[in-house]
Order: sequence, then structure tokens, then C-alpha cells
Amino acid sequence: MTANQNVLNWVEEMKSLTKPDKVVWIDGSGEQIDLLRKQAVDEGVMKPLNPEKLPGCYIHRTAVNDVARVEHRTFICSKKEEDAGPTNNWCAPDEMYAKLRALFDGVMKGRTMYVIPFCMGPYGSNLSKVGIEITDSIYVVLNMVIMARCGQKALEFLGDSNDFVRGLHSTGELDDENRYITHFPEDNAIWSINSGYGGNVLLGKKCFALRIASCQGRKENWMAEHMLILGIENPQGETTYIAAAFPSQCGKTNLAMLIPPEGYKKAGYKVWCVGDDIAWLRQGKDGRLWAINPETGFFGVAPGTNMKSNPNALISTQKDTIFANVVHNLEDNTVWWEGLNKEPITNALDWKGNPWTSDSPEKGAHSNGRFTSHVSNCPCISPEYDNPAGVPISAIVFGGRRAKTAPLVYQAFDWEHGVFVGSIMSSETTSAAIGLAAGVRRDPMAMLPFCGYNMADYWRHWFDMGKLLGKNAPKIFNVNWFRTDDEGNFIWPGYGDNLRVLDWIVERVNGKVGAVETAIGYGPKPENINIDGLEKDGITLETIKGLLMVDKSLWKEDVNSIKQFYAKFGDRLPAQFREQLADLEKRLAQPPGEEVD
Ligand code: OXD
Ligand code: MN
Repeated sequence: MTANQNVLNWVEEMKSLTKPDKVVWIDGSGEQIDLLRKQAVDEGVMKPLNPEKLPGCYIHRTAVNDVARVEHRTFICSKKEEDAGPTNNWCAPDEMYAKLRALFDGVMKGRTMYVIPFCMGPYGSNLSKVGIEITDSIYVVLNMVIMARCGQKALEFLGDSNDFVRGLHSTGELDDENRYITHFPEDNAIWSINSGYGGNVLLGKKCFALRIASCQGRKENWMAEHMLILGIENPQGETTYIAAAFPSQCGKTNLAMLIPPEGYKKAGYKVWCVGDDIAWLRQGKDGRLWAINPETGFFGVAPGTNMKSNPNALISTQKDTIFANVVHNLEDNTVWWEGLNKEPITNALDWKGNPWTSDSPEKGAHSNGRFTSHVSNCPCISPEYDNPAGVPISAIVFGGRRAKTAPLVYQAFDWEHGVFVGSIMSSETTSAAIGLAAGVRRDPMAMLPFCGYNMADYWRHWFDMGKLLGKNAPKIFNVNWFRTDDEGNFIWPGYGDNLRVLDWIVERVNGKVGAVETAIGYGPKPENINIDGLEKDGITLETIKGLLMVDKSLWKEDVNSIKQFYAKFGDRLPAQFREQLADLEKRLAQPPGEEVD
């Protein structure tokens, strides 16, 4: 399939290490994929679902000990430990290669080695990059062809270049004691063994498009971020693009595909999804920051997805989708998960494959049960999604899940302050990764598990990008949909109504609305958040005032926890953060500020 000696030599080397019975190159053709799907069904890797109700859909189960990303087994193997930084697990590359060579030695005996050339990003884009994943999992192949542009064309795009990411994966024995998800940023290499869960094995995604790409971006003056990208089209047909970072399971996919509230729909607003998880951003010729979604699919969390929370995601799963670790409804050979609907399930298998009904005491789907669907299934996929130029980003939004501290929305004073706002992001922990203590954790830019190098250097890179972009830099905001009342109920309705907050953000970046200076940034004047039609949810101007309130005593406590977090980075912490913290403390000690334009 290629004459590229760099590729051929590497594949040969991996073949002699893993010793497969057979090697199959994925060419990206429909015929080959159809055959592989049949083979996967014959091998019992996945089961076809009801062809009338869910055409082209399959269900798969991972091993019960292998259901999520494993941060405690994820390593950044840079030559120097300090280059991985205090938030990553580190191991010297020689030591890790030696350990892994022993595990990979002969691991594919009796198995087929699949070679998947893939391109992250549209062909022809100066933002796109090629990877090759070698795997012995047919499930990985069938997911990768949904999640990335795979096959012959990726090799053509690579040409005879040596600039490709080398991904090696084997399901091994699924032994969790020897599970390793390892990254060698200096070699552009990823080695993953003993897992079959998407986040650990679809190497184009978190491993390449975030961990390795973040290192590449730093060297090459661009950014790889854990961000959704969406476009908001106003009734005049002008679209403003926003990139937004949220920790796992904070509703990123829901926000990326949101359906405008009735009033906005009637007025002619549209929301377009460019991507739901990862953004690669680079300065364009016009000086602005442009973004692509390097992926071609959604690897979304199924539980909680329904016609109210995310109709566009649910519709995306109705054909050509691979489900993992959800309920298999045997009644009509479909799938189900908690939060899908209230239908009683009487004859089903749970995510572990055990008989299950709605009356069973345990949940039927794993809380991190997933669907893999191609972006073209999504009714609101942006017409610009495949544009090699990407889309121009006007606003960067950070968010987290905080019950009390963070207000509904605020705007950073400037880029430097915005980097500080991103660096103090925090959220409750989720089940997308196991091995984490429950509670609030700092998750700067939602990149804590995904930054491939020292986070202090990563922040420095953000400051540098700000200098590069100058006056063209996007404005930075923070949102929190998750404030609760004294009974612990969410106050803000969220979902489609989040457009009301994005609307303020768009107005701000377009210079159409003023703001109020608060201790933590510019806040909206309460009357500038559009609440028309929210009376039914009991939302009034008073509610908005409450949601925008900045409780200084809580923020003072937060300052202490920020200091503790920053202390981990020692002298490497950018000096700007000490200044930002000191300024914040000063503002917290002062009376409220003025209205600004
Ligand atoms: C994901 C995650 O799977 O962030 O997208 O965990
Ligand atoms: Mn994610």
C-alpha cells in the first residue's frame, strides 16, 4: 500500500517483535470494512442489532476489568522526568521500552496484526497529521474507521515523510496489573497493552490527538486542546465559533450539539457542531486562531443521552454505530441505558452480559458505556467541519462542575487572566477514568489527564500563543451550568438553554453588550441574559442575579486550594500566575466594581 520506507521499516520491526500469524493493512475501502464487520460478528467480538430499528449497529462488551481510561497506568516517557511534570506518571523511555518489549514479544502469535494508517484532520490541511496504529483488535479497527480518516488516502497524504505517529496496541491478556498506556513524545510513539477500552486503545484520540499532539503543538506553535468546537449562526446568517473545554462528563457532547430554545429557533438561530472532544488550533493567515476537529466520529457516553438531553447525539446513534457496555434489550434486539427512556425492560442482558430487567438492583449499563458514531450521522454537523482551513475561533470557554463557587458565566479581563482562569478549572471527578478519589479536583483547561508534558510549560505555551495572537486572540470565558440550591438541585436548566449564556458570550466578542466588573472577571448585567420562555422553569431575574453572584468568602477559600495546587509546580510555575493570584486576592478584598462597556 505504500513505498514509504519509514513506514515499512517500522511495521516490519513491530511485526518481528509481536510475531503475528498474519498482517492486514486497512485500505479504508467499504468492502474491506464490511468483511471485517462480518468477521468480528463471527468471532463474537460484537453482535449485530435489529436491522430495522438500528441499521448497521452493533453491540460490544469490554472485559469487566476494562471499562474506562486508566490514569494510574498512563505514562509520559520523556527523557527527563521534569519534562513530564508533577501531574503525569513518568518512566524513563529505556526502562519503559524494555518492560513493554517483554510484554509485546510474541503477543500477536496466533493473531492478526492490523495496520491502520490514519489522518487526524481534513486532507490538505496544514493542521492535519498522520498516524499509523498497529493493533491485534478487530474492534479497534472498526472503531478507528469511524473516529478517523483511515486507509490508503492517509498514506498518500503522508507521502514519503517520516513525520507520523507510531501507535502500537495489543489487547494482550487484558491483564490489568500489566496494563500500560505509554507515550514517548520524543519519538512520536504510543505503546498500549492489555486494554480493549476505547480511550486506551483508539490511539488517534486521547493518546495522539491530545498527549502527543500537545507536545507537537508546543514545538510547532499551535495548540492541541480538549475542546469541543461549535458555531452559532444568528438570524443574519453570521456564524461565531466557540471552542470550549470541560472535564470529562460535564456535558461536552451535549453542548456541542445543543438545540436552541424555541424562541431562538423561531428567531432563526442555528447551532452547528464542528467537534465534541478535541480541537487543534493554529494561527491563520489573517492572524486569528483557526480550529479543526481532528476526529471524524463521536465516542460518546451513552447513559443520560436521551431525546431531551441530546437529541442530536441520540439520532447520531441510530445507524452505523458501535455500542459498548450498554444494556442489550433481547426483546427487540436493541440497546438501552439508564436515562434513555422510562420503558420497562423485561428481557435483556446487562453490560456484563448477565440477565437483567428494570427490576434488577444494579444498573444495566455501565456509567461509562459508550457509542461510536460517524459525524455525518449528526443532524447539526457543521458544513465547515471538513474545511481544511478550519473555523475561526472568537471565544474560548472553560467550564467545570462546581456546586457553589463559580458563577453561571464570567469573562476574563484579558488573555493572561484567561490563562489563569483556565489553570484554576476544577470539577467533580467522573467515571470516565478509574482509580481516582471522589471529590473536587483541579483540571486545568480540562487537560490534566491529557497534557503530554509538564503542565507548567503548557501554561507558558498558552502565554506565548497569546503573545503571538496579540489583538486577534479569542476572548476567554468561564461557565458553570452546575450551581445547586440548598437542597442540592441544579438551578440552571442547562442543555439547550445554555445557548442563552453562549448568546451573551457572542454579543461580548462582537462588542454588542456591556458587562459588570467583578472580583473574578467581567460578569453580565443580569438583564442581559435572555430568560424569555424560562418562566415555566421558575427562572426570574432574581434567579439570574443569584447565579451570577460571586461569593467572596468561597473564593478566598478557593485561593488557598489554588496555592496548594500551584505549589506542585515549584519554580517552573509561570510568574504570571503569582501576579494573577495576588491581583485576585486584592480584588476579593475590595468593594464591587463598575459597569464597563
Ligand atoms: C472522553 C474523556 O472520553 O474525556 O472524551 O474521558
Ligand atoms: Mn474527552
